[in-house]
Amino acid sequence: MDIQIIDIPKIKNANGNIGVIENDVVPFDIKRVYYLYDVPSSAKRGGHAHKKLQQLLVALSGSFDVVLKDGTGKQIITLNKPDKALLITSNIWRELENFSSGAVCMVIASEVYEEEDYIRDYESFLEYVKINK
Ligand code: T46
Repeated sequence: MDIQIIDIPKIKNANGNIGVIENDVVPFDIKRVYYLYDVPSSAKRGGHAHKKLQQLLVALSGSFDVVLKDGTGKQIITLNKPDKALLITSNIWRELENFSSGAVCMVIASEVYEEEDYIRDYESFLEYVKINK
């Protein structure tokens, strides 16, 4: 599956850490940054794929699970460290769940928001990946 964990460079001293994300860390040009917060522990986010958009997900605080499907396989990645980013390329179904209290999920995206880029129906996603292999 076309996912990857990327290390976010850290500047560390006795007063704490700084995580720095510059263009060389991200394998695409950054067009948008957004974040999910105040997510109830019972909530599921995502439940869609993107045709073009790629993104990095970072647990800035707390933890959550990312369930990934590419039409043939499934993987579950727990994000719980602010110096680790999950790269999700296009055509991968994602669901986010098991948010801890205070979890913040930052997303760095390759595209601006465009509803036409979403596939929100799982059967349509399976058809789409079959055709676009
Ligand atoms: C992903 C997960 C981690 C906008 O108007 N602009 C935006 O930039 C975004 C992200 C959303 N919206 C609107 C579209 C929907 O009416 O906000 C509503 C909820 O958005 P969505 O269903 O995309 O939310 P999530 O949290 O399920 O998914 C988002 C990203 O879309 C998605 O790429 O991987 O966060």
